Amino acid sequence: MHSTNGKLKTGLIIVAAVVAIGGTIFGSTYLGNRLLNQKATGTSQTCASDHPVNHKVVIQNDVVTPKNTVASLCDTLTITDLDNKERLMAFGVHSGHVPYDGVEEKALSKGQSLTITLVQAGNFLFHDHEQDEVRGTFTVHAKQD
Ligand SMILES: [Cu+2]
Repeated sequence: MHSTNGKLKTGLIIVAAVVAIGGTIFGSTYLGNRLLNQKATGTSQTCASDHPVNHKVVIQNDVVTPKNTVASLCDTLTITDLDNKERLMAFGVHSGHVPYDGVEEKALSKGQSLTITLVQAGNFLFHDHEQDEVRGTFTVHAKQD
């Protein structure tokens, strides 16, 4: 009787210890990831304003309007193809595309649009990879103190 009780107690203690250790590892990993995510979000997206603006650019008759968009971090930019042709919108210069907001190239047919969030400050280029004279720029300003 005594020895069975003893074994049972030891077993319960081991189970409790495993659960506790497992919980601690899971908990700290989870919290660590959350903190890392917050830090990454904080550095890459310090919004310039509490009210993001959607900037619209249209492509019609092979002309990009407006040619340059001036915006702030966290605003969005929507590029719409109004021409009756398939376009492959790309970011960066024609010879070396550079993804913006995770988008490197996006096919647009008539009436279709592409929206990106302005997650990075600076001056950027976009163009139609099929017709590279169809191009525009956008300037993203960071938060100003
Ligand atoms: Cu290109």
